Amino acid sequence: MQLTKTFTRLALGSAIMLASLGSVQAQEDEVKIGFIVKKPEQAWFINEQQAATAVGEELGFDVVRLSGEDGQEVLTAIDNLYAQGAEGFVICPPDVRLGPAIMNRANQYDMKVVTVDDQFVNSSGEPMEGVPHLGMSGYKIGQQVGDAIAAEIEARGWNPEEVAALRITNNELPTAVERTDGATAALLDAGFPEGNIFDAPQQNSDTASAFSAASPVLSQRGDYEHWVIYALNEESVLGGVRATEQYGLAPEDVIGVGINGSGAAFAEFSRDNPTGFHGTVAVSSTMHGRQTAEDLYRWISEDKQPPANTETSGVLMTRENWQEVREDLGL
Ligand code: FCA
Repeated sequence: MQLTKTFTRLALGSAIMLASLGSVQAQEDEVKIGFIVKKPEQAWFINEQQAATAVGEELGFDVVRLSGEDGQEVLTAIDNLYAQGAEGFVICPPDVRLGPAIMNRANQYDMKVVTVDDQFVNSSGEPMEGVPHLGMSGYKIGQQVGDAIAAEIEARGWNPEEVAALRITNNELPTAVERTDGATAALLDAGFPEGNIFDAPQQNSDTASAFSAASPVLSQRGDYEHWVIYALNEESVLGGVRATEQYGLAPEDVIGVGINGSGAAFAEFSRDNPTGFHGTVAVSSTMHGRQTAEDLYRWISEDKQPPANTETSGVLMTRENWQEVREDLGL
């Protein structure tokens, strides 16, 4: 009896050992890819990377999540990935002009590259069309922002002549320019006076840089009581909204509409009292992360070339419908 027990235990032990060796083996055979993002602390990018990991678990490939907040960090991340046996990476670069340098390094290692959100540009500033890309349809999403602001101006019964627009711009990033250009065009179409639009150029794409850009513009234009705010993303619109609060404007005098539909917006909509952050055009960061990771995986494992350029769309999310939209977009 005792003997049988010991034997069973031994047999079980080696079976477990074999099984775990087997799974180590399987993991080593798995395709490995990197997923590098420019702002790893932002909710949009956290969700995107998590979605990439999740699709890897489903389809059987390994995703290494890395941050690349500047050129040096990106190149180190690529070296690192190569050392770990990764065969390619998805990247949202910290500066789109790093495209040629990043591709150089990737080509040295024979790694495949897909860009997400921010598309590389070459030395003449043209999009690097040879690198498969998936990103927002910037101009259209911008128009949705402008339309939402125009509708809310009307709903509040404001006279557009007495409303100022704070346009937080980032001219270094083509998708940012497309988004704010789209919003401007929609506002002008709705009859908003061009002379009431004031630029606040930001150095980055986050809340802090938008706050710093917005504050001086508000004090220079102290004669306006009603403000609308738009920018490339909701983090930046939130920076603008925080600046209006600090300046002393009441929430009902401010209409900010962002872009992304990430945790930053959910936190704002969950506050007990509404703020000047009226809404955001939500895009599925889950889909961006999943699709690009899967495309790269199929490129590596099945030699299936990803689409050259995929443009995604958005839906307006406000305090009223955010939970519903969040669910619809799988966020
Ligand atoms: C850019 C912005 C992000 C997000 C992404 C889709 O990278 O900085 O906030 O909007 O495009």
